[in-house]
Amino acid sequence: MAIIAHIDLDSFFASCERVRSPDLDDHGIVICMYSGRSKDSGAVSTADYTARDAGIHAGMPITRAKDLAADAEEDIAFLAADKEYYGTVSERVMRIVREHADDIEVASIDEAYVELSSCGSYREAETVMETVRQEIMGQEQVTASAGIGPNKLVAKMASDRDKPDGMTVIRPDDVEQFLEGMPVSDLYGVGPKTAEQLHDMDVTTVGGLREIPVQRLIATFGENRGLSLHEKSRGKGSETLEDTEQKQLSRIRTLSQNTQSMSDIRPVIRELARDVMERVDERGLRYARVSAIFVTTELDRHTRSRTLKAPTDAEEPLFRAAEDLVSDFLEETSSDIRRIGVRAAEFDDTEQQTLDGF
Ligand code: DCP
Ligand code: CA
Repeated sequence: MAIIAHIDLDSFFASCERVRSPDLDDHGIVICMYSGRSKDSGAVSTADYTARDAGIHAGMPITRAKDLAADAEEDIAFLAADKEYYGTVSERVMRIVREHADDIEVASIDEAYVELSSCGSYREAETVMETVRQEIMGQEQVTASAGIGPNKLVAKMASDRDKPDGMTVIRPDDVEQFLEGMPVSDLYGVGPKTAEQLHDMDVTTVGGLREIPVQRLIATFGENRGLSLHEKSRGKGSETLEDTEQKQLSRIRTLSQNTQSMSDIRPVIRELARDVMERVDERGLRYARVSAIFVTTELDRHTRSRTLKAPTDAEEPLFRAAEDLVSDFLEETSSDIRRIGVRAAEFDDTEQQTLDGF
């Protein structure tokens, strides 16, 4: 059973600016992409939720946004976008998310899909994502909304449900009801043109779309889009994360019970090391650094790492190093372990190595 989360930072560029400008505490914030043609030419990149209440939104001309701001109750500040800065915040946030998951797919500067199938239950996945959101808040002072579901489509739409700073969990049995009354235009991937064509067919909700025979959808939209609409209306979507550039490979798993005992943990480390090595192998990599990741009963997360003398493509050094790191950690903590992870990093490419050798 796949469990996938989607995390999406709230009014991201505006939130980043708020962090470094305490003097804007009682202001709304609008981020602008100035075209440079004349003083206020350009478009709004994003608006925080206060500025949204005044009717300002992404894509709007800056001049129009300023008119709306002039009529608003709150003071609203207009700032030029600083993408380089937002990029550095984004990288740090993605690092936090990656620490908690087997795999992530960074989908844009402020959103990622998170592989949580190894959690084994929606309740556990929810705990993990709650921790992720808290850590992002603690370390970067920005809020994130999250959605959890059986595939990327449902997770993505769930993260939109309770924004800002909310989380929505849609279990497989709840998918149909979650989608039923939703406007078709809210179905991820349905643009204004498709929505209009559907309206012409008297389809306004996802529930309505589900009633349309697939043959009719194919006749209207063509094979690919027709089938895709049919599947989406049923909440079916991909369970596979795309491989975004991999600097490390890890597997993390919730133990069947919280424990302090090495003999409980050792077989899990063995399996995790095997899973990680499978992925290292697939990519033809060698690793030089091993980490063990621990989440305690109190949900504190710790990482312990060790660099090997030389890069290797063998499984045993990964298992041995992880085992040592775990036993060292158990020595120093009095907490029980709830989740355990194994990570390989500092890759070099064996094929590249061989070519260089010639
Ligand atoms: N962005 C942009 N122009 C757009 C849409 C977005 O420059 N038309 C930028 C600014 C956003 C960031 O991308 O902060 C992320 O886009 P989102 O669509 O996720 O929007 P926000 O994060 O701003 O808001 P939300 O809280 O709705 O996620
Ligand atoms: Ca966002």
